Amino acid sequence: NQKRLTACRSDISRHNAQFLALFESLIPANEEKVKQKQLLTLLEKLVGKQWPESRLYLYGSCANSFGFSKSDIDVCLAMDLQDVDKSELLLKLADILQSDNLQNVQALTRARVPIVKLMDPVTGISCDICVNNVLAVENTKLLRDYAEIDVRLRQLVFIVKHWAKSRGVNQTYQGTLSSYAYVLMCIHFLQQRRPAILPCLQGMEVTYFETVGNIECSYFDRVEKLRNFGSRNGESIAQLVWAFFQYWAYCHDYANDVISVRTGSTLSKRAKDWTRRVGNDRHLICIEDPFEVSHDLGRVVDKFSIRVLREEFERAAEIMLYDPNPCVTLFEPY
Ligand code: 3AT
Ligand code: MG
Repeated sequence: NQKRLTACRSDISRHNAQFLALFESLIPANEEKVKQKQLLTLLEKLVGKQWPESRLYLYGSCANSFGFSKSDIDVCLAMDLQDVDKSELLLKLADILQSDNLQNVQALTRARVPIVKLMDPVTGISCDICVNNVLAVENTKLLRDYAEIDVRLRQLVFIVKHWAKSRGVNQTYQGTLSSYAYVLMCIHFLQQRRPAILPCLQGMEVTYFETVGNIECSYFDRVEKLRNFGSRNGESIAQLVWAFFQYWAYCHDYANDVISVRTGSTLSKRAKDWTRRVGNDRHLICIEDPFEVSHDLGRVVDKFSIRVLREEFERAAEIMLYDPNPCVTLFEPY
């Protein structure tokens, strides 16, 4: 059995071409990026008329370089609210956008993150606009900077997100993980490879600094200097996909460990005081937010969905080893 395992492992790279082709098929074409810019420009014009001091930022997958073709865009309206109520502002915003031919404009003022939703009939793009979610703009930049260092991060994330969406484990309202959480899991994983494929940007000299409320966002962002960082590690994408699932199926210590991109390592749950259930936070899989360190991205996971997740990791790891056609079986609808 051991012999077979070793043989399978070294043979995994034969699936490389297929995984790379899948990755290529998922990345958005340039025209899509152009259309996104076009919509942002329109929104800037409309919003600028009403609130000249405000600014619009793209965040989330349309700006962190992990966005699929045809995905919605996330926009953050940043402005000094003074004593204006956020809900009122969103309703006003919806009014302005409605009168300019944008479709399905809806203000969701009572959502966890209140937003205005809309669809632009010219570009066909749907968009969510939130107000002053500046931390999301900062974590978007961090993710995009990591993606610049080694192309294998972007490849791995696309494959993992595609797997998670196909298998129904990318739905926070059902207790599984957000795309943002999966990206952090991939970064952590590549920081842990030996030799490492990614550095720990927050552990290096500070070249970028912003504060958001009382949270400091600082790290090394001259990533063009790190383009060769992972070159001593020659692992192929197929090997990494297998090792990623193997890690989350069999190697991660769910009982004791917190993964932390911020420190480039794992921390103990005890040190973070994430050992007990507090309210709805059960800490069954612990993923520290790189900036908002008291925030566990795994807090949506409950005692049922943790089993679903772990079984999916195990299924994926087995398929990578033994299935003749992993690039198909891995993504079979659940
Ligand atoms: P999709 O391609 O849309 O699945 P995404 O990266 O856009 O992936 P989301 O739409 O779930 O992810 O979230 C949009 C951004 O909001 C991503 C991240 O910058 C931020 N974000 C999402 N969830 C959290 C969270 N729990 N804590 C902090 N920031 C978050
Ligand atoms: Mg999104």
